[in-house]
Amino acid sequence: MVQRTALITGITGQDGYYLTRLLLEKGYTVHGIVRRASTMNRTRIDQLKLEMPDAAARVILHYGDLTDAASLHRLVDEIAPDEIYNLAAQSHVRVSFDTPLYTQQVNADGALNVLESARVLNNRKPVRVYQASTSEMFGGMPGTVPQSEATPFHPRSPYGCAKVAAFYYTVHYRESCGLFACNGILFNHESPMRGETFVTRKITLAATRIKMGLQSTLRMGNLKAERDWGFAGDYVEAMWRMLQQPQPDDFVISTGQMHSVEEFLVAVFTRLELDWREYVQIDPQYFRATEVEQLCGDSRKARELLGWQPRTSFTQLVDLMVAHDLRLAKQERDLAGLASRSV
Ligand code: NAP
Ligand code: G4F
Repeated sequence: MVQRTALITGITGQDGYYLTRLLLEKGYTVHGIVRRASTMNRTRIDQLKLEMPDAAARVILHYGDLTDAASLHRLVDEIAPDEIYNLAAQSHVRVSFDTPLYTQQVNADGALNVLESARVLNNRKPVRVYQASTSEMFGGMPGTVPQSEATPFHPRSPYGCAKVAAFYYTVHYRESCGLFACNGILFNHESPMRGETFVTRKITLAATRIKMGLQSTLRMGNLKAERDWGFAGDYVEAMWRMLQQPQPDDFVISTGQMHSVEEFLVAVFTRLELDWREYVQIDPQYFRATEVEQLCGDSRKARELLGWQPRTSFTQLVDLMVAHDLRLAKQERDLAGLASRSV
């Protein structure tokens, strides 16, 4: 086992859960930055500690915020990690239209704060940085499918614009001061840990609740958009592999398979023996002023240089998420039954 230390920003998110699990399995001590919130935002990481009790002591959480450069610099200086994974972001594309300045402050200026802290640390101790870049930077423009590292960026949201800035800051620090900094250009990746307002999880949560009689409708936006959906557990392996290379570089991570939102709906409802048309209503509030129509990645570079490939198929991903959320819906139904019997 290696004795290395990693710092993860965004440790409380979906990818934070899977990356922490992976790094603990590899023997790392994992430090994570968490935001103070009025409600508990550590449920995923608390669950991981329960799942890996022998490794729980190697997870150390610190209060901080990507927009608070002073706290970030202090933490990076004190922890002096071997690797930094910058996963923290205002990660919701639709929300970024409502909060463009905040999205820029966290996703672009925040990434710059991380790089600047790493640059200072790198003067006394080598550190490697992973930046969570995204397929949203491509904008899904007609004629660009499949998108690779050579595809021009054309961001279609404040989220995409901020992530393009962070991408180039990362390249700039690599070129100007020799920082080992990589961009992982990850296409959509999902899991039972996915945030509840992203389209896949929204569908699996709603469909399983409909199956259990807890909900009767599901309000959706654009069903024609197409995405390259992989499993988050597979994708964090690629993040780690990028930082183990002899030279820093940028990599597309994707499955190369594209499905529409409607196909995802059909797959989930069919698995539950339901007809989605009976429950889904189209609601304009979920449409975006500018939509990213088609994302499908060409990850040949990662497959060749990192030896990485996705292990989970679209059908397996749907099965994983439906099975998980069906358990949640059954618990909710049983609790509701108990409550009504007790009055
Ligand atoms: P997520 O579940 O939304 O997690 C985001 C994390 O960032 C959470 O831990 C959140 O903390 C934290 N965060 C937000 N604002 C922060 C701030 N100002 N300071 C410190 N932490 C902050 O996102 P994810 O799906 O794990 O994605 C991880 C990263 O990959 C993000 O940068 C995302 O943009 C990028 N990405 C994701 C995908 C995908 O399909 N999942 C694809 C490409 C790129 P709270 O828990 O307190 O909210
Ligand atoms: O699940 P989504 O919200 O993900 P989106 O916008 O593709 O962004 C995700 O993937 C990016 C990588 O490409 C990440 F960088 C980003 O952080 C995030 O993780 O929406 C997927 C598609 C969109 O075209 C959207 O318009 O689903 C469509 N959609 C249709 N109805 C909906 C809904 N999206 C959401 N969230 N909710 C709906 O009701």
